[in-house]
Amino acid sequence: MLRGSAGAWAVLGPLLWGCGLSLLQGGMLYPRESRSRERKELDGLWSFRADFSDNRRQGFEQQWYRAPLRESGPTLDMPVPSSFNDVGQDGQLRSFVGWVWYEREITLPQRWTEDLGTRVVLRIGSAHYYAIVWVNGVHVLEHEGGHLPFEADISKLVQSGPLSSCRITIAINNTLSPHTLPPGTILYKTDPSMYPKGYFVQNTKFDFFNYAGLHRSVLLYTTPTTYIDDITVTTDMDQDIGLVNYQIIVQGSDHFQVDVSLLDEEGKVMAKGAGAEGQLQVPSAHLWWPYLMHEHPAYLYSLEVKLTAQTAVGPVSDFYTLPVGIRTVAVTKSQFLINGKPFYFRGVNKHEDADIRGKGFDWPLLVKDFNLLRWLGANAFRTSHYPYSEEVLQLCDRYGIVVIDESPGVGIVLVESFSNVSLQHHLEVMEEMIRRDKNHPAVVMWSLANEPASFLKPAGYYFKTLIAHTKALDPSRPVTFVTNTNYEADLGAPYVDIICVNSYYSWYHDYGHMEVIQLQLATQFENWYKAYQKPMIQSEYGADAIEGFHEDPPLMFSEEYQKGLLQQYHVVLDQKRKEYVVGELIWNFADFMTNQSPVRMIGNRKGIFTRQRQPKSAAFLLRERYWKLANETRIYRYGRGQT
Ligand code: GCB
Repeated sequence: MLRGSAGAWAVLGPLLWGCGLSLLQGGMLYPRESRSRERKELDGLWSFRADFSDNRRQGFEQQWYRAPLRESGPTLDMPVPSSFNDVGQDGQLRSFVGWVWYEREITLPQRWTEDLGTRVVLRIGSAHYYAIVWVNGVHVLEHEGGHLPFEADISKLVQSGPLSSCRITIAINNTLSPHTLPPGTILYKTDPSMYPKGYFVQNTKFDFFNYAGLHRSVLLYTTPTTYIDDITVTTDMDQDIGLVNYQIIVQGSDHFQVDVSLLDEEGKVMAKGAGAEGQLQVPSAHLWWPYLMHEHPAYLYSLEVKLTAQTAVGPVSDFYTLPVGIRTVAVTKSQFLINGKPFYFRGVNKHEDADIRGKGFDWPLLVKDFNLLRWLGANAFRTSHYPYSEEVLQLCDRYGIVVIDESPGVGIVLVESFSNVSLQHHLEVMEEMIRRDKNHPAVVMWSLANEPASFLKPAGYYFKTLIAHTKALDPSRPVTFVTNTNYEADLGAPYVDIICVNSYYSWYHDYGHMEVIQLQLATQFENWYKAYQKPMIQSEYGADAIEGFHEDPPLMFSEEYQKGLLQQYHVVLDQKRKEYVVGELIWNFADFMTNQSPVRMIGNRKGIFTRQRQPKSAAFLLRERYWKLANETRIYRYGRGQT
C-alpha cells in the first residue's frame, strides 16, 4: 500500500466495494525494455546498517538519509536481492527486528538527467516489510507490505541540476503487528529476573522464517513523459475465435493515439486495433493450455502497444509489449474448467526460500525449481503464502504451470486481525496484487488467505467483503481462501468458489497411525461437499522427512513414513477426483526455514525435495503419480490448439 491513500480509503472504501473501482494510483506494468524504454538494474552490493539502538529509531533521530550512510557509522556490504538474515555470521543480525538501512550510490546516463522528455522511475520489487525511500536525501515514498512492487517518479529529483551521482536510501522495518499482512505481535518480556531491560520477541502465527530486506531487484527505468501506464487484458473464446479484450491507460497527455497489434509466436500480425479500449479477434486461435495437457502448451501471443502523443516538446511515442495467453477459466459444481475442459491441479505448494539468500530472488534457483516441477509432471502450484516474484509468474506463463496466486494473508488468527483496519489493508493488498498479476494467463485463481481463524465471528463479514471486492476487481477469476476450519464452523466458506482444505491426518494428530487416513480424509471430503456442493482441492497434506532417515516399517520423520502417508492420501484422492475433487497440492515442494521450535529440525522438513533441491523418496512417488495423471487427462489431438 502506498501511503497517502489511507485517509481517502476510510471515507470512500465502503462505497467502492462491489463496483470494481480501485483507489490505487497508476499501473504496475513489469518494467520491460522497448524502443522507448530503458532499464538499469541496481542489483549488487549495497551499503547496509541495522539500527541496534534501544528504540530502533537512531537512524531517524540522526537522519541517516541526509548524507552517505558511511558518514553516520560503520556499514556492511549487503547483496541485493537477498534477505539480510543469513548472509553474515552475526546471530543478532539473523534475528534482528526493527529498522535496517540500505544505500546505493549510482551514476545515471547523461540523457536521463538532461532530457526533460524522459521520465525516470525508481522501482522496488519487494521490500519486507515497511519501507521508506529517499533519493539524495529527499523523501520520495513509503510502502507497506513485502512481496509486491512499488515505485516513484524521481525525474524531478534527478533532473534538477548538474548531477554527478544519485544516492538511494531505503529504510526497511520487519516488525509485524496484528494489522499487518502477515500479522504478528511484539511481546515485551518484563520479568527482570529472566530478561534484560527492554527485552522483546516477535511472535508470528505462520510457519516460515520472517526473512527481511530487499528481496527482489531495485531498478530504474525510463518512459517518455507521456506514457503507457497500465494495460488490462482479458480473453474469451467464441467457437474457435479468440477474443482479446484490452484496456490501456495513458498518463501525461489527453491528446494521444493508441495502436495495438497482436502477434503470434512466429511474429505474424494476427489482429490490429486502434483506441485505448477494444476487442481483438483471432480466428483459429491457439489457446494457452497447461503443461502436459496439450501438444503445444502455454501458447503466448504478443500484444504490441504503441502510443503516439503530441506534447509541448513535440511528438512522443511509447512502446510496450505484453505477452498474452488466450484461455478461459470456469467453475461448475464439481469441476474446474480451463478452455472448457476439466482441469486437475496436480502440484505443489512452494516457498520463496533457499539457504544463504533466504527469500532473495535468484535466477539459478528459479530455473532449477521449474526444471524440477516439469520433471515431476506437476502442472500447478500455489504461491503459499504470499505473492511470488513477477519472474516466477512469467515462467509459469511460458511453461504452462497453473498458479493459485495467494495474498500474504497467512496467520490471521487474532480477533484484532479481523478488524476494519486489517480488512482495509487486506483490500488494498488485493488491489496491488491484482494490478500486478492480472495479465498472467497462468494465474487462474486468487487465494485470499491461508488457514485464517474463519470460525471467529467477524470472519464472515471479513471474507464476504474481501471476496466481493476481489471479484469486483477481477470478475474473470474464481476466488478462494485455504481453510483448516471445521466445515460446520467456517464462516468464510459460503463465499468462495472452490473449497481448499488443508489436513494433516496421521501427522499432527493420530501420529504414527497411517491406517486412519483413508477414513478421515474421505469423511473430510464428504462433509464439505454435502455442505457446499463446490469443487474441492486438497490444498495441503504431507509429512516431515529427514533425507537419509530410513525406517521400515515406517516411523515418523523417515522417508518411508512420508511416502507411506502420501500413498494413503492418494487412495482417497483417486476416488474423489472422479466426483468433485479437482486438485492435490503437496506440502511442500522443498524444505524451508522456519522459526526455531522443538518441532522443527532446522526448518520444516515436509519438502519432497531438500532445501538444496535433492529428491527424497516421496519425490519419485509423486513423479510417477503425476505423469500417470497427466496421461489420463491429456486431451489433445494434433491440430490448431483445439481438441
Ligand atoms: C500448515 C500451514 C503451513 C505449514 C504446514 C506445516 O497447515 O499452512 O504453512 O508449514 O501446515 O508443515 O505445519
